Amino acid sequence: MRSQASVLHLDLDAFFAAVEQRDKPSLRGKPVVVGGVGGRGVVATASYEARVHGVRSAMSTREARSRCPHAAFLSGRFHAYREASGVVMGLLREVSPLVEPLSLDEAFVDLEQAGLPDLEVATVTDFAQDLRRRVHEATDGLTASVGVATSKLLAKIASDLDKPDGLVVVAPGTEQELLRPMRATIIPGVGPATAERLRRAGITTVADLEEAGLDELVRLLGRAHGGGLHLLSRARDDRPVVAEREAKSVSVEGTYDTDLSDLRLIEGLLARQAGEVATRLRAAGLSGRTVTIKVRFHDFTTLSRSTTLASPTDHGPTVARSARALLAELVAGPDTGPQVRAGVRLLGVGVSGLADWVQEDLFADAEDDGAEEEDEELPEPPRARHLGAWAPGMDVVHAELGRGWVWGAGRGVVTVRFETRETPAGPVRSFPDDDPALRAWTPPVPEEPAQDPLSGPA
Ligand code: DCP
Ligand code: MG
Repeated sequence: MRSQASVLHLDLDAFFAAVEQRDKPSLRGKPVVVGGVGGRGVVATASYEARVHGVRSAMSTREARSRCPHAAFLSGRFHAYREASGVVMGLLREVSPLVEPLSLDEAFVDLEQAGLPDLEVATVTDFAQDLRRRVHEATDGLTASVGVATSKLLAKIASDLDKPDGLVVVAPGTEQELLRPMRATIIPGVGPATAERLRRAGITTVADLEEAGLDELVRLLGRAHGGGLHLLSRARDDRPVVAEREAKSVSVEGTYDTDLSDLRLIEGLLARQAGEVATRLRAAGLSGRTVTIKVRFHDFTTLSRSTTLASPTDHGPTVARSARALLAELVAGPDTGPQVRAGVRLLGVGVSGLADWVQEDLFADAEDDGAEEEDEELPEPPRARHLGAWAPGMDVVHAELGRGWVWGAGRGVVTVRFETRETPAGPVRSFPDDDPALRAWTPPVPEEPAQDPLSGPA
């Protein structure tokens, strides 16, 4: 814990839903739910207008529909979320060289490196308000909530206290009185199982944790976990803000605005990603034993599958072969097979368990040497399939009417609202769903498959 409040945590409000409201003016101020819109889909997030009705992340979309039937249910546009995230992270890096992203929409910023005249509460408060204003401006209207405190623990808790669009600065010395009445689950590492074990010992609040003391927590949870909790419950947290974590895995992933259901295409994309991972491994002089694939289905459920090789590799065809075998397992699975066939919207390949040396003789695999199949030209992922291609919320462009988004589709008809971030709320028109004048719209600059440091192989 520092003597001054110099750790800042920023988290965008209702991130995916806020991007949708920004880009779809008719939805501003209205309940919006983003997630899997199909029968088994889950909610990724909901706008605050939908949260009033009890809609929450990770709830089934079916439940969300029953709680808030008048919400707009949208299937998500990852290119837009990545773009917004990039703008925000870029801005944070302008204010401090020490920025630690935790996910697409949240990051720690070390204010000791931000060149402020001092780190008094008044100074960091003004700085944080200005930062929130700049995020709003740079993103064309997204709001962020910010916490500033003497540690990561308190900064992250603080950013959540006045959501949405809030700022909480925890004055040095007031940390414990803030934490004491809170539920023990506010402390990272107290998940449902730990919380239950603590509850049986009569511990439900942070104050209870504090009273329990080190010996009792170690007895209940073991030395490492109990000891860690003992410190955190007393607001003792010295974890530094780290800009570049040491890479423990190398991974490549791509998100697709249209669900992919052609297995040959999926295999081809995985092979291409495997080749890229291997190229990056070789460039860094690294190799790894565990190959992981990550797949997000049309309903937003995401899973990964891993396999461990006998020896480390940095060889594209070897990674590709493992990735393909993992995909084949998914396709053969009684639950996952139908999921894959119904459509995949994100694919990734990663290699972990890295060693910074390569045992040439162990991975060299004669039968794959010179294999050309990985370089085969792949068709681009389809921009839209014909039937069922019109996912609610997706961007489209009409030959005469210009840009809009899919409001709904079914029974051979697709309904589009013609509006964008820059226009007022626009009109709605319906078309036959194979109308050649209507096309899916994607941003002009083709997206690089992102190397996502946050979602490396589990
Ligand atoms: N997300 C997801 N699945 C979840 C939780 C979140 O896909 N189970 C995505 C959607 C969110 C984004 O991650 O918009 C950021 O997650 P947050 O937990 O920060 O949630 P929000 O930004 O949506 O809301 P809040 O205002 O509470 O931060
Ligand atoms: Mg958020």
